[in-house]
Amino acid sequence: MHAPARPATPLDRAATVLVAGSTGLVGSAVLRHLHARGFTRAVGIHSADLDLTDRRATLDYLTALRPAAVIDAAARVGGIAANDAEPVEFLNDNLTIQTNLFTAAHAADVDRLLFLGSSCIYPKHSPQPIPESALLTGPLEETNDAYAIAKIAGVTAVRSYRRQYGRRWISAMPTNVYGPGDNFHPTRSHVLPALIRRFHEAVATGAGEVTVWGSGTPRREFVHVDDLAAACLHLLDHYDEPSPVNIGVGEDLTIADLVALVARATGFTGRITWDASRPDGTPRKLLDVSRLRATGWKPRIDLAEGVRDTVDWYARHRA
Ligand code: GFB
Repeated sequence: MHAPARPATPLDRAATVLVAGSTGLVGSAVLRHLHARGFTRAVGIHSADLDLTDRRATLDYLTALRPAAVIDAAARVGGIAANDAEPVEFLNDNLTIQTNLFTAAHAADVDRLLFLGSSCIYPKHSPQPIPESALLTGPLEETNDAYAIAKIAGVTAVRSYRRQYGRRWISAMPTNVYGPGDNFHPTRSHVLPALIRRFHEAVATGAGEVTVWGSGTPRREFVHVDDLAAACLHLLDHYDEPSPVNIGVGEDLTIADLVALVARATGFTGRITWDASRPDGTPRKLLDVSRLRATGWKPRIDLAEGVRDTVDWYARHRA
């Protein structure tokens, strides 16, 4: 069991809070939650307004805005195939974005910052559930090692700003995220949006067969984006430690069970085939969420309900 984490000072509702990556799945949910909680000066960055890979522009933007807090949900993200195919972009873009943002936030004297990483920072064969202490104890999963290394650099940067400059910056490591507003690209996306799209299209076109990737045996844990956004705001108010904190729901399922869940939610009754030429990735990455639970937070949205909600959203928005 973890000792209760050192509490942070709750964020002032009148403070300027900047959400980097606010057009993405996670950033847009965080911004929505901030507005719903009365943060009248919460602002997002649209990539059309500010290119976070541009060091000078990022510095100018942050030093002009001078936010009290920054939530960093800006990243190049993608599913297993995108990570595997473009390790150079996943490494370089993520390192550049986070370095520019951290440098600018420090120059703008931003005292509170939450950096969002990913559960793929942990070794491929970690103890299950994976405690935060597993970081850097073994080799990474090969399909996403470039992305993972960039995120590990982010965690190290946050710790370093704390140690060297006394900044109250923290890191959170969410498990696989899903929900309304996700990227439903057929090949670049994560498993849940990819399945929702494929099964939905099969039902719409009357196709009798759907092909899914890998063996179906890997296990994954999924957190709904509204739960993740709520957890991020909870951590900003209640957590102030150098160690990253895992964000998950505490249970996982096999990809085969997930496929069955999506088939049910979309009304697909045809045949399912498995494409074994596609990689499985990490066999399992269930997060140990006892540190998060010790801060007094737990998720609300169960997977079946969240999948139904996301299927409905997709059906309404797919055009
Ligand atoms: O969600 P996913 O792409 O990411 O894949 P990871 C999870 C599992 O679902 C893998 C299987 O075992 C896939 O082979 N899968 C089955 C599918 N059908 C599909 C499909 O149509 N599309 C996709 N995408 N997968 C990513 C990392 O790993 O997770 C990132 O590459 C990041 O770095 C992210 O950490 C959260 O969980 O394997």
